[in-house]
Amino acid sequence: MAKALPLIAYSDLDSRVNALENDGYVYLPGVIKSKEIIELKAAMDRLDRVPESFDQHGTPENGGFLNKHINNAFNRDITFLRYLDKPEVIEIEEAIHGKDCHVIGMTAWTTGPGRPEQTLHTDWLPISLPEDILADPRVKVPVFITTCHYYLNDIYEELGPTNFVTGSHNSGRSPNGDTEWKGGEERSIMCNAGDAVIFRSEVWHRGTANTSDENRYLLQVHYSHRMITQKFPPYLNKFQFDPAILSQATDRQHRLLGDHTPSNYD
Ligand SMILES: O=C(O)CCC(=O)C(=O)O
Ligand SMILES: [Fe+2]
Repeated sequence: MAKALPLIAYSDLDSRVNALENDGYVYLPGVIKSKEIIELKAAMDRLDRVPESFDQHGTPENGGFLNKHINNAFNRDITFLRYLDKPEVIEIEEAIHGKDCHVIGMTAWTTGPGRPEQTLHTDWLPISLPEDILADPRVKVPVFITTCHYYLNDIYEELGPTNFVTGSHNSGRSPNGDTEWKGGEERSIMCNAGDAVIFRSEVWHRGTANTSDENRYLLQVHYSHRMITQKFPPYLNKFQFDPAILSQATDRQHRLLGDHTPSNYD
């Protein structure tokens, strides 16, 4: 059993941005209130798989365990819209990726008892570098993609916390089977329902096994630099914004979804 990841609740934006850049992650306690947690879980329960959107819905009868993974959640139910730019999170994302940043995906993910552990991975390694080059203080790799995990359960070992290998975003590579880097080991995110953790895509991490008798509810929002575009399947003209939801989106939400000021390549 991995030890708990240090979760430090920095109160000012500079410290939060600094933590995300340098520690690879930042912890935000209690960004979702109890009423919203109930609404979100109910909305997640209501969602059905849209196969063309690459959604998955494994069940105990079909696949051995509940694995409901729904893409484009913001487009499926109005409940999710406000999680494009949740206060506290959006300020960090705009500071990290720029005021013109994008949301490139939002996934509502329910994992039930029997969910196996994942292997350690990076979500994306934008630049692979020798570790001594990365350790040179003159080298600063921009944070190209981050993911905000909103945990909607109180997390305990059996429910399957997300594990991070501390410091691994400085390795310049993906784990390729390694489970520690420079003394940094796997640490479990043992947080409470309503807490959020934002992490760089280079952090070595994995979801762990659900050996409990409860479902784990996770909302993931992926952010990027403006130059990195949205991943809203299905592709080639088939993804359609829901007009009723889009009509309720703010200017900032429209911009996050891709309606940015024209520039190079547009
Ligand atoms: O389930 C989790 O806690 C992490 C999921 C994850 O890292 C992934 O699927 O890329
Ligand atoms: Fe991942």
